[in-house]
Amino acid sequence: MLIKIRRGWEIPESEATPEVVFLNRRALMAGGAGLIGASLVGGAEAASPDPTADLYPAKRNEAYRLDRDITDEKYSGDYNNYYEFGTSKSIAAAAARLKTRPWTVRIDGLVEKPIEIAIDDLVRRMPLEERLYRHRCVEAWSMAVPWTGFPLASLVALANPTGEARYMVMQTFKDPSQAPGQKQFWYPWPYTEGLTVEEARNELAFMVTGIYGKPLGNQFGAPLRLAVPWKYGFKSVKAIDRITFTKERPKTFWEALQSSEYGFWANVNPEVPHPRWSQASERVLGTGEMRPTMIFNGYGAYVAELYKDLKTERLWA
Ligand SMILES: Nc1nc2c(c(=O)[nH]1)N[C@H]1C(S)=C(S)[C@@H](COP(=O)(O)O)O[C@H]1N2
Ligand SMILES: [Mo]
Repeated sequence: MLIKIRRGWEIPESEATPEVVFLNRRALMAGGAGLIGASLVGGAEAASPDPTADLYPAKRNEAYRLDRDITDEKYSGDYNNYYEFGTSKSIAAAAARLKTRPWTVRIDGLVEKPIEIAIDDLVRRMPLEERLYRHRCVEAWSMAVPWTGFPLASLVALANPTGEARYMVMQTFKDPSQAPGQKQFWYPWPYTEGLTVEEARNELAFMVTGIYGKPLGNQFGAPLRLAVPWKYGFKSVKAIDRITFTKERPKTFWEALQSSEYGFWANVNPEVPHPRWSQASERVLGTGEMRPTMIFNGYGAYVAELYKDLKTERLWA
């Protein structure tokens, strides 16, 4: 028997506005057509010309400083978690085959007006900047990279959620014909993550479109991925094609798979071990140096305030 399981955050049809506004549809079609030829010949290195390439490098926002060197691209770009393409860390070549144009992002749920926007139109409407951020995976490795992107708050403003919206749910594309990992039916595809709307409006929450002064490579989650550096890396969802505002807390990918080990909040805390390993220190990609892990991954000044009234929540994993 087939059963349709409604994911927790999916709102009943009756609550959703059926109208979908297509912003700049012509621009999307033009951008898409221009890329088809290129993507046929494009392997990992023969990168197709990204229609937004002229926007890079973006000006660095000097407010975000590092306490360590930037991780060399040859390490960060060849040690990735991207389960859609398999469980190996060397998935760059496999991920390179994902078609990232045309690509649209649907924004729906508790918003004034649902929209569907072509990625290139979205990127051109947003204020791009570069930020140096640390990234701490729950597996106890870390890196420090120059992301290019825009404040998630700008996207929240564009989406215009209603007063009822409490959560911002972000989903990865689902296409098993392109992503072999998605044929593994025991995973709860599509990869789903979420933040409270308040977290999404925090200045540190960043929507990423590029890295190392260039458009994002596929292995990093092109064309659109999240960076929430005070949380474990699995919160930073890749290849987003849908954003839904909800009243209910979403069931996230890793939580659905193993809620005893991975929860919704997942804030970095060296004093709260994972059930199977310590989180006290981290191995830095490239150098292999071991460093002590910091609470909120060192970003407490920006975000600790968000959690002061949530004492009963499992905030740390
Ligand atoms: N869609 C999707 N997003 C994802 C993942 C994934 O497997 N699929 N892995 C997460 C994990 S566990 C980490 S640590 C980061 C890794 O990002 P990086 O490959 O850019 O270092 O992506 C996160 N986002
Ligand atoms: Mo991770």
